[in-house]
Amino acid sequence: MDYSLPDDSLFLGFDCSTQSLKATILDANLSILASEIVHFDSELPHYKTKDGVHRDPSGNGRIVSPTLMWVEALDLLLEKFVKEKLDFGRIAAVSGSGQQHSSVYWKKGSCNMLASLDPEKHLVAQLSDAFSTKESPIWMDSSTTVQCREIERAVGGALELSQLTGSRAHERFTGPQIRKIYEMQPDVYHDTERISLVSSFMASLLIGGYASLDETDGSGMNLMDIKRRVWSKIALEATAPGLEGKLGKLAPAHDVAGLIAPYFVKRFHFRKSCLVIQWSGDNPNSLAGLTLNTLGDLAISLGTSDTVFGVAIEPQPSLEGHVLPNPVDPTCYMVMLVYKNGSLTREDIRNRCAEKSWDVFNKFLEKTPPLNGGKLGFYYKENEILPPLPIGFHRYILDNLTNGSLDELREHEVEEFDAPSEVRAIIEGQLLSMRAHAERSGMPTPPKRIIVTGGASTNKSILNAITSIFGCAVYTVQRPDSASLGAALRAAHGWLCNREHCFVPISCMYEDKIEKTSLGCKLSVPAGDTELLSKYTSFMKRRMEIEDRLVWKLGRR
Ligand code: XUL
Repeated sequence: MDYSLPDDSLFLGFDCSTQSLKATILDANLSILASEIVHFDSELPHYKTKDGVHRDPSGNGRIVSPTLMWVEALDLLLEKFVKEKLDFGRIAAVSGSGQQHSSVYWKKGSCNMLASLDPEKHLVAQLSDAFSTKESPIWMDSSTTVQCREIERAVGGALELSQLTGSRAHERFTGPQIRKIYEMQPDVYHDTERISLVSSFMASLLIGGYASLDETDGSGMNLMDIKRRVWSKIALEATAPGLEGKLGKLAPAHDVAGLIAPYFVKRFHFRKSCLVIQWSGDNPNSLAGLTLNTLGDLAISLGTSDTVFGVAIEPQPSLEGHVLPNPVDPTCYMVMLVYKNGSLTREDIRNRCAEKSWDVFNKFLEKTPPLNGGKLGFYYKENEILPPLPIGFHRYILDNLTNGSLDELREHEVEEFDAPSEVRAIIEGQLLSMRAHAERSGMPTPPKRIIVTGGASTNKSILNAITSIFGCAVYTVQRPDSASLGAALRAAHGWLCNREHCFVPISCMYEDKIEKTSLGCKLSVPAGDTELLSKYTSFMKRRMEIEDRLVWKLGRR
């Protein structure tokens, strides 16, 4: 079979993330032709966001982003490509990636606004009255603990909900967020005709009508039956009345959402036949962008949130981690862990302890010994998801590290570490937690290999630490922004499935190209030393004992 793409065609992938809107364009050989970015804080300063979000100053865990900021960013990004003289007419298909869980509330009557966008005016000017609330609750929000417990109770418990939907109730998941709006802002709920995720919201702008929710991103809502890939009646009823009608249909990630709207054809000269393929969540798109399809491979994405994910055939949803349909292979799943304290927390330690410089941070990491002289740190600048702990820093030292066996040493709590140890403690702490929770949630251990992506994947000192702690070879990709790359790749995949009138495995598209294009992995660090690995295993167990105690004492469950 010939699965090649037409020679002159281009494929556009967006990533609407917490802090920016990015885009990557691939040519027919799947090589990157162009990329662009709009930073929300600096390029759209009138929304007054910090890191792309508004944090409620009362400390109640409420975190939102202005919906219109994403609308305005879309025009701005496309205008950047106009300045680069991109030939929009060559784009055969568009897809995208959105921060997961975050929701948008379309006001009654907005469908008509979407269907009649005037190409002479900016989107933001036409959609300023399209939303029943202008604030989108986002994945960083932790204000819905009450609603999580209510939903879990109504479906028979946390484990039951997890087995049904792929995850227990989590504060950031869309179901609990919708329930909170229904309870606290009933007018907003009743005034809403459609609820979108960021992914289906951006796809809706592009097709000029409401796009379906993609099944993969839909599993981040605590509302979808993960095995049957349909809305679960019992979860819907536990969340809010009349919800199914506001959610619309579910569709697989490789489906066509629609043709690009006339607004984009007239304003930017897209071709009329340009397909918009269903958008999906950022982690699922990264899975596609990393071409992760081998059991035993693990991906670590080091971004605003840190995530760990892999492919699974028959996962068993539990109280930890999440199970999602695989966005590029309807026969299997992806499993995932998510941390809220990722790059912003590493940056905070860099600013306070390493003269605001990654060079100094890396020097500190390299000059301190593995196991950090028995120092263990827990750094939560934001309310953490995994484990569910509130904002706070906790530091411990295992006594007499050089003499005793790690399993028996006592620990004592301290107020602070010296600056170099603080740097090692945050990196070792984050990685030990990832390894421990990956093992607990049934991910392969040790992994066959780890592929690292996200901003911090270019940091060699961090990659060395990953190799020592996980005990396997670590690879990186040539482009750290795997989500928009994955979206562009999915745009091509969706286009191909549409041409063939059936599902085509995504690997058919890149089999012979992978090493020549931006999709290839490069080995960064070979597997580490086995004696050190076994010490890290004991160190990890001690860390988990302390973590379990912290959760018992301070946890939000
Ligand atoms: C995934 C999650 C985060 C966001 C970040 O469950 O909450 O990784 O997707 O954009």
